[in-house]
Amino acid sequence: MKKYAISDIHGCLETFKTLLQKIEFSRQDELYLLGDYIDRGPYSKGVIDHIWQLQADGFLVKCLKGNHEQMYLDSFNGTSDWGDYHKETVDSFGVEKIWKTPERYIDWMEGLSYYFEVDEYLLVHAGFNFDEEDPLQNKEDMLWVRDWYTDINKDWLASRIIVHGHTPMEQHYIKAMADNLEKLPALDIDNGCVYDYRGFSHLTAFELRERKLYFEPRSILDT
Ligand SMILES: [Mn+2]
Repeated sequence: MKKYAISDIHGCLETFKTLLQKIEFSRQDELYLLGDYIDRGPYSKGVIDHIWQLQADGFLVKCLKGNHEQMYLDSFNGTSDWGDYHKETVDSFGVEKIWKTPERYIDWMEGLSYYFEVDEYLLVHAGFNFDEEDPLQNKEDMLWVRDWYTDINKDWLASRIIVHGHTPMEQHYIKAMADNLEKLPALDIDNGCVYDYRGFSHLTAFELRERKLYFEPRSILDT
């Protein structure tokens, strides 16, 4: 039985499916998705549908909210205006306007969790704000925060390790972080699947128990 974390799929459905094949994801395993299912890549709706299909087929898949889901909700609800930012995502839902997005996708995004605690890990989309007395209270920062490693409160964190996405990192840096968790108890698994820069363009899975990384290059079908 293995426990995996994957983050920042960003509409890359084929890459996501291929990565699940690579790790031989089974019904005995657990999969934690750390948010940003939508935007940038072409198959935002397809990624959500595939998650639902896996769950319906008896796979254990638990999902966190990313800032992109929150942005989509804010645009849908009219509380902020991102202009045409979500155009590809809106297209993927087969509608013309964001407010026509089928309700079940909106309800799902609204109901997503902000963090999970799994064994010795805290899983979150972006990270935590350690200026807070209780970093688990600031939801906004769990979706958006960057550059927070120097603020980590090791007394509060105790023996826990934070696994997150949100900030694209080069592959060699992700590997180095995974080898250095005793010193810096944080791991960014966002290898920038949607970015065509050297060292990026991969979707990452991290197996929590053996602390093993898997990298899947972005499928040509997701470009
Ligand atoms: Mn993000």
